[in-house]
Amino acid sequence: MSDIKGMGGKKIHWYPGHMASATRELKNAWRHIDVVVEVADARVPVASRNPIFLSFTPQKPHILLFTHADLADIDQGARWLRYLYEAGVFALMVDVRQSADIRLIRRQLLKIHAPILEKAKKQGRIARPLRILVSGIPNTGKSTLINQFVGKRSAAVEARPGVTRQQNWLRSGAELHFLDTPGILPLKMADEEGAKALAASGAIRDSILPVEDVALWLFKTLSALYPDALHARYGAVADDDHLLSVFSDTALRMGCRLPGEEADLSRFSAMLLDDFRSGRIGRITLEWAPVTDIEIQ
Ligand SMILES: Nc1nc2c(ncn2[C@@H]2O[C@H](COP(=O)(O)OP(=O)(O)OP(=O)(O)O)[C@@H](O)[C@H]2O)c(=O)[nH]1
Ligand SMILES: [Mg+2]
Repeated sequence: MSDIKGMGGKKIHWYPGHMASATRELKNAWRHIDVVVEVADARVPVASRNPIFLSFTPQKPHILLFTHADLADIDQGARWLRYLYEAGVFALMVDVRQSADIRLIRRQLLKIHAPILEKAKKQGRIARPLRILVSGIPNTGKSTLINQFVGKRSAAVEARPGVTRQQNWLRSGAELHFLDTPGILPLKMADEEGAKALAASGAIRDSILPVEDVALWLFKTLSALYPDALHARYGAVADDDHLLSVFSDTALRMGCRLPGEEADLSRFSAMLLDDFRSGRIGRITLEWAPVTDIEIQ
């Protein structure tokens, strides 16, 4: 489903045009790189992974990073890592603004560089740097990660999706060369929930999916997964049958009102999304790890 339905069932074209050319450029760059660092989002561990990064051949060594782990549920983070590990996928939960986490990533990259260095030594050549493709959906922290390695302001970083528009090689000394790339959303979303979760996390521009739709979905999801946190911040107890009226009452309680006594839903929606994105509701993961067989027993 590349067209997500918005309010009133209207189709929304949500795949920005520049991503098609970014995908073509990615394919061309593929043969020039040694390793892929896929940058996904710990708050949306399923929908923030674009399958395209695993679809090119030949397959390359792959490191999966879940950024924004500082804003995600710690317990869910551990569950996801275990679940992926059991499926044979190595991943790390990180806050790429933290140098301790950067050191962890660096160690993984140097492990992959080691055989290249070894081979060059045997052949009496000067070893070439490790060429690292940094890819992922928009706004996950690809450029932030690279800046941590190469110097603070080398790549443009902003708190909105679609900042990097072109591929850009950046060097961290003689060892590690990074290819920064524009964020690419999946062309087709498996489900509408995933699209809403991505919009809530900030990977899709707020102008593409109606903010009120996304906020109402977030409100509903929080009431199902984190009812205590929702209550603590907004005094709200939501249930599926009265979702809209509780949403509206909560807006009024939070002082979001239009002239007259009507709730200002668009203001409350912006407030809710901003609170979620900055961690004010708590550490939240919108997609939970499947319960494993061991836990059921
Ligand atoms: N809390 C938190 N914020 C982060 C983390 N990583 C990145 N950010 C913030 O996320 C925003 C987006 O970062 P960018 O590095 O521009 O993201 P990008 O993936 O390069 O985005 P595009 O170029 O648009 O695809 C910035 O405001 C960063 O400060 C993280 O691990 N935790
Ligand atoms: Mg960027």
